[in-house]
Amino acid sequence: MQIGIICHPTYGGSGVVASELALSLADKGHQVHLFSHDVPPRLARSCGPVEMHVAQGIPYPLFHSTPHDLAITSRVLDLHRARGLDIIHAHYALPHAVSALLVRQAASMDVGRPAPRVVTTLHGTDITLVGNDASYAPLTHYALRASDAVTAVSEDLRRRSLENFPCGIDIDSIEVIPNFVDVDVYHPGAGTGEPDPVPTAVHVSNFRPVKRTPWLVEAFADAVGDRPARLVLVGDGPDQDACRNIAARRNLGARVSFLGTRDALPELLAPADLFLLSSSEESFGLSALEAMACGTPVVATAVGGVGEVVEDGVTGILSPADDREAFAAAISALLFDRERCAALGKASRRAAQQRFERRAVVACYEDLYRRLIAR
Ligand code: GMT
Repeated sequence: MQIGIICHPTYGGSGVVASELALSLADKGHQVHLFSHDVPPRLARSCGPVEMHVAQGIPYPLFHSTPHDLAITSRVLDLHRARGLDIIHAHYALPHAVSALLVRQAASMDVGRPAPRVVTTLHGTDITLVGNDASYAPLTHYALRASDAVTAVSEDLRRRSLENFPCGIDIDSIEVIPNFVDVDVYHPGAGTGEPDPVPTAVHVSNFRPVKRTPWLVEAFADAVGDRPARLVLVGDGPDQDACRNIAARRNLGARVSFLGTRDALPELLAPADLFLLSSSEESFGLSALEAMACGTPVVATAVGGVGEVVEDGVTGILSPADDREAFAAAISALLFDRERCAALGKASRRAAQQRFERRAVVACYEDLYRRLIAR
């Protein structure tokens, strides 16, 4: 198949899913083209035969900001006319589903080539925080109705999509295909580092307010008190300064390290005792799954689709979203009980292998593409 994938070039989340999917499909012999306004970091560090198309518009005094999305749309159309795309797979409804639908519309006016089918994958805030805002909702609704297929990364996100956009969309029109992990790359013992003798918790995110990282640092401080323990924070974003201030105020000193944005995630996740996720919204929690594949159990807030990834009491502990005391108690219960942590870690690894293994999930997308082409 000739497959075009459009995504945001993000360090985590949908940028990772789109890049890993592109690489896996290319490995299986498909011709895969990835479109974005920059190279997604996960693709940049791979050597797979995916054709990357970076499209950036030109600035012009009339434009408030440079319209990269129009440049991406034009580039996809250009490629379709030259090579004939069977599928355009848009990751994150806005603006990519709209771009894909525009290409399909333009291509349907051409003679001699069938127009590509459009698959839209919903990732989270494209439905829960951004796409349902009054400023975008009509267009998100149109994207959901006009795509040839819509997928959501969790059952919870499918439910939220139907709740937020009840008209003209039924449950069968959204298919749940979960996120996935390469369990050969993310595995226990990844990297050469020995586990730290000091109990260590790790968190990876883009430090956006939805991740509630300042709340996480407070909870960690509550949990550990004066005991030796470490919190490793990976990634960067708007709330990082607030986290640093809290770490200073709570006298955490060298017990908290800010590592910034790193590619060596398996090597950072595998030696940790615990992964922490404190989000107020989370449709799936890909970073938690990557930790689980490394055999690292998770303490997370029970929001959105997190409960479909982390099983309370089996692969970690889920705690009510607004109960910092409960979150701190869960950290304390696991971080200082290495035996229990190791047992939950084993179960985490098994869950990642059995329910979210890369090849099995990629086959679901392939199957969906084939069904659409055969229609
Ligand atoms: O929706 C977002 O906030 C961005 C998105 C991303 O591109 O990083 O994250 C979402 O998609 C991820 C991949 O499917 C999920 O693992 C995250 O849970 C989800 N984030 C939220 O729902 C906040």
